[in-house]
Amino acid sequence: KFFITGASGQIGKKLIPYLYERYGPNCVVVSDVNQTQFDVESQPPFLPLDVVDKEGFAKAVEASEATHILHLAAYLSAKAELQLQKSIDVNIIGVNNALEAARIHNTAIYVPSSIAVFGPTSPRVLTPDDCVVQPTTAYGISKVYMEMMGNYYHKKFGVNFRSLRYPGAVSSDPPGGGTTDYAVEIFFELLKNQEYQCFLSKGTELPMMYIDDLIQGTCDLIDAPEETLTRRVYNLGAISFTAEQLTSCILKYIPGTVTYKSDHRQAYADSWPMSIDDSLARRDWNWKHKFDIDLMTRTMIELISKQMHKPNPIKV
Ligand code: VAH
Repeated sequence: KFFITGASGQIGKKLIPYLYERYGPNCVVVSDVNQTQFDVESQPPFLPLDVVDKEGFAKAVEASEATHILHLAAYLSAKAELQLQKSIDVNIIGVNNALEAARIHNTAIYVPSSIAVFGPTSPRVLTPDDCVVQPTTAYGISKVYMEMMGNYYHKKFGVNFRSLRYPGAVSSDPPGGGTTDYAVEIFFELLKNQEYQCFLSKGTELPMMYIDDLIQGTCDLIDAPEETLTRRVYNLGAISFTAEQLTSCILKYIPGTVTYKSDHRQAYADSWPMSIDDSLARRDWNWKHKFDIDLMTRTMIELISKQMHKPNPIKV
């Protein structure tokens, strides 16, 4: 049974329905500061929780009778820069509370990490699992802290801690304050107004992944037999593309114009890898992605059109 924090966010919206499919309808208890509806038959039990509340966190894990904590609550890159102290509370204190809850209640714990742990001094092409990690965003710094403390709790207390460094997540749910979320906004804006001003330059190349691949990879790692793992934290990669490459793929299917005007988020994107080496995940627990940029684009257009109660504009 999974106890999920930050369940109302971008990953949770797709993860919960997938968990129902994979493990059955009574497999989750969800928590967040705000409740949300999930795309499932019967809504999961909801426990209101601010992850900064240590007592509340431990009580909720106990009440949930969970065997696994999926700690999704976090302030992403752009939002963390705008609300630094709040992001430190949630991304650092929240993670401490999650690790302590896992230790005390003897549960496994999964916490997403991010390619944001890498910085300008990391190799930027086919970035390996092990290399210099000197992130320049508060979010990236908090994820390095999380990885180090997760490894520490595993080594010192035997906590079954696992984590994946996600690339930019592309999904048809509203974006949550990330820098890679240009790749989500562009679909919504082009389908609504046939125009989009991208806040990154057209040549900005970033590692990306369609949400279904991200969710499946997460559950595959959670389920991987302990003896197949050679590390607690793995890079997870799928595709890489520039803003311009995404634009031209979308405009094959729908009309519109895209302009590019870098803002403060350009510096975050420029500090991150352009592509990721995830060969260890592929070797140890058979990770493989399914969505290339074209399938991702067609799927996003179909899902967002449906959400807007419009016919799918793609002529099959
Ligand atoms: C963000 N989507 O943009 C997140 C991600 C690599 C970036 O962690 O902040």
